[in-house]
Order: sequence, then C-alpha cells, then structure tokens
Amino acid sequence: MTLRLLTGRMDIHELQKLVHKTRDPRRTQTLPKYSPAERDTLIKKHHPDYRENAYRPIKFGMNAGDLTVRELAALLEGESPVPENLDLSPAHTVDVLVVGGGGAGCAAALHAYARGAKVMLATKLRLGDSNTVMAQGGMQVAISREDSPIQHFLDTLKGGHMKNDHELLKMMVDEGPSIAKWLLELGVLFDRDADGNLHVKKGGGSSMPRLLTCSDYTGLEIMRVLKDEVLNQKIQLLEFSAAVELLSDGAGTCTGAVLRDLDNKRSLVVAAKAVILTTGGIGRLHIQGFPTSNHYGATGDGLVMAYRMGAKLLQIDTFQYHPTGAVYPEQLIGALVTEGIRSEGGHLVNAKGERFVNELDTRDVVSASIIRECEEGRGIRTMSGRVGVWLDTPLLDAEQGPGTVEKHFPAMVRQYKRFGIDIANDPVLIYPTLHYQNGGVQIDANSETGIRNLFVAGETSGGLHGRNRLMGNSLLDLMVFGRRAGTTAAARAASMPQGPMTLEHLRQFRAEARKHGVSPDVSSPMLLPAYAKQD
Ligand code: MEZ
Repeated sequence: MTLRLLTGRMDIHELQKLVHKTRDPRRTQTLPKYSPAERDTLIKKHHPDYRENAYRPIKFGMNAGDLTVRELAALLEGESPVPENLDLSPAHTVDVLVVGGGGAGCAAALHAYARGAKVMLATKLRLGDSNTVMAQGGMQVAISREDSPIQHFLDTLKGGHMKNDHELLKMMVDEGPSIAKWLLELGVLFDRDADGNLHVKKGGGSSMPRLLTCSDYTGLEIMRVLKDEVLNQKIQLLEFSAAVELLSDGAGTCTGAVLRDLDNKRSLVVAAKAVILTTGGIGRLHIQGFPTSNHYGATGDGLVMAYRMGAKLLQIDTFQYHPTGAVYPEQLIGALVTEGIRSEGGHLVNAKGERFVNELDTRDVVSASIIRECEEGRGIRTMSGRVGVWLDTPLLDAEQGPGTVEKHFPAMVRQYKRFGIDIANDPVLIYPTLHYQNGGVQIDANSETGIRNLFVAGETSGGLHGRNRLMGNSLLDLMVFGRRAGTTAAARAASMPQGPMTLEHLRQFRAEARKHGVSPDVSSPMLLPAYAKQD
C-alpha cells in the first residue's frame, strides 16, 4: 500500500528511508545527558503541564484557588444532573457499592466479597471497559533476586520528582509480590523464561528489570482473569449504569449513590454502607486538545462526585502525556505505542535522522524532548497537519533477529496491520498522547478519602505517583489499593448500620456555586466524551 501522506509531497517510504539509513550512526551516537537543573528547564519549557494559559484556579470547594486544567475545573464546579427532590427510595441495598468496572473496581469488589460483604459493582459501560484493559507494557513488581521493594520505592520517588506520598508508596512496593502471587493463583499468564521462571523486563526510569508482562497485552490478560472471577463469584453487576451523584447521611458520611441507567435513562438509588470509586482517569476530556490513549469512558466522573461530596484532590495540575502515541494513520491518533518497544531498544528519531533523548528516561523528559523537537522544526509533518517523530521499530528485528517485533509485540503489530502498516519493516510516527492523571482524590492507607466510608482506588486517587508516574506502576497501584479499599470497606460495613440517605452535600454545593457566580450550564459528571452520540 502506498501512503502519500507525509511532509510536503514526499512519500512516507521516502521519509522512512532516512530512519533505515541512519541506523548505524545512531548506534554510537552520544545522547544528551541532562543535569537535574537542565531536566527541570526542559520540562518547564516544553511539557504541557507548564502551559500557563491551559490552567485556571478552581473557584470553590476543598481545592478553592488550586490550579487545574480548564476542562477539569469546569467539570468540578459543574451542575449535578440530580434534582434535590429526587425520590431516594433505594432500588438496591448493599454493604459495598463499587463504581467502575476496571482493574481497581474488580479487585475491590473481589476482596470485599471475599470478606463476606454484599457487594454490587456498577459500571458505566461494560465490565472491563477501562484503562486497565489497555495497559500494554506490564506491571512493576520487585521480585527478582537482584531487586528489592526499596529499589522500587527509590525509582518511583525519583520518577515522581520526590512528590510522592511516602506511606502509600511504601505500601505499594511492599505489597507487589503478594499481588503478583494472587494474580498468578487466579490464572494470569505472565511471561516466563525458557526455564519457566517469571520473566521481568525493564521500563523507563527504572534501575532494574521489574515489569511482569503478558507480551504487549498485560492489562488485557489481567482483566480477562479478573472479569471471569467477578462473574464466577456471582458478584451483583450493573452494566451501563453510571454513578452521577453520591449520597450522604447529612453529617459527612457517604451512604450510597445515584446511578443513571444509560439504557432506560432512569435514575436508580443504591443504598450502601460504603462506596468505592474506581472510575479511572480523564483522558477523554482531551485537555489542551491532546489525543488520548484512554478508553471511551475516561471522563473523570469519580473526581467530580468525590469533589462535590467534599473530598480533597491532590496534584491535579499534573498529567502524564505518554511519549509514544500514534500520529499516523489518522484512525489510530493517540493510540498507545507501548514503552516496551523503547525498553527493548527502539530509538526515537527526528527529521534529521538523529536520536535526541535517552528513550528510557522518565516519561515527562521524553515527552518534553519530543515536543521540543517538533516545536523547533525537527518533527515530521503529516498532510493532515499533525507532527511527530519516528520510533524505529524495525531496529528491534535488526538487532535481535527477524521475528522479534512479531513475537514480542503481537498486539502492536496487529494494531497497525489493520491499516496496512508493517511495523517490523516500517518505523512508526509518534507524538505524546494524554495517558494518565498523576494526581486525584486524596486517600489514606486504607484508600479512604476525607469523607467517611467513601473510598477511592486506582487512577482516580492521587498522591502515590507524585508528578510523573513510572511505567507499570498503575497496574500495581490499582491492585494494591483496590484490595485495601475492598478489605476496609467490607470490615466497615460489617460494623455499622446503613445510615440515612440525603442530598444535603449537593444542596450546599449548589449554594456555593451560586455564591461564586458559576453558571449551571456545564453538567457533570460528563459520562461520555463530548463527541459521543447520545442516542
Ligand atoms: O504503565 C503504563 O502506562 C504502560 C505499561 C504503558 C506502556 O507503554 O505500555
């Protein structure tokens, strides 16, 4: 297939020739080595987190005055779709309501259920539709003899610019091995070496190989097993049922939620002694106009509901732009091209045929470097006006032997093959894509927010990753804190009666919004991206 879509009138194959031609000189090229001050300057100059006009202060609530991106600020201050006179007679009464059907939600539901709680899992789309399922490159766990949880802790802290919550981080790295054991016992097929031992790979910003992988579809494999387990345990499941508001006892304790049945367009009240929010991130808000690697439902619902209830948010001024999102073909814009390719030696190459960054530096540095290359005219422009740099995927076959790409990255090969592109022969064009919300709702060691009986786990929570998450730490985060949330919520539910259900917090929130002159035009949570067909 001939692709006549790149720079000027040049054929993509013509441009790709430079990548093939410069492979040898690139092997010995000296890469920039940044001092801490230079890294800081690079990030501040080119990383999207530092584009001042993309941010504004939040007008009221627990984070009044804090800066966040405009798109999120509008939703946090937004108008609930729930009327204050809604009939709050419950359609369901449970001990623990889990909101969200990804990895954190399934883990929380399974652990709460295993401790005897009556659990309901409600999810906006189908069970498993989540960012977990799209995680490709692996889950970090310090299991090799040469490695240790302390080393994992230090790498993560360095990657997060020392802004990580130490207590949460210590829990995550310490509990990694027991999480891996749990997943193996459930049936997750992590990659093994020829002797049958678990095989670990190295990710960006890590000093040790520590990624447990299932080729380049790790999240999909983990979700396969977790979904099966939720279904096998017959945990009560409500699909296409989006939580739109929480309920409180009127004195600061969470007592349930209002769901919107997306099929029948009806509201549904669930009485719950504890609620666990696991709704993932915000990629589909497309902040600053970025494409995203996130799934369709990643619209920040949990942040919005927790904020309205009075929970505190942390580090909501920092987001992760994964360095390698697809730029071409148009059908794949923003789709993830796993960091695993760079972990195995894939070079990033500019329009001059040069490498310009250590590909395994932390993601904020790599993304800032790619953006710099493009801003300074060393990017490759597509006919539709998008710009990117090359990721030299054929290099893997050239270095490690034919068939390497096909064998190690079957999902990636298939993703491109559908559009006639063979990534074992042709380098791919990439640019940073909105991938992860570094911050989120503040939680304690049990995943509980400042609101009693309201728990948050996974990407919706904040603090653990500091200002830049390391590859593979999100899968571990959601397992560790999904388990902690599920376990504590079940214990809490066993020790107390169901409290009264009111919308008192909403009444107060609306009064605050009026006081600050916020127009009720923006409805939140958003539930589906702005371009979704509502019918
Ligand atoms: O943790 C991630 O974000 C991840 C593993 C992504 C990837 O590049 O594969």
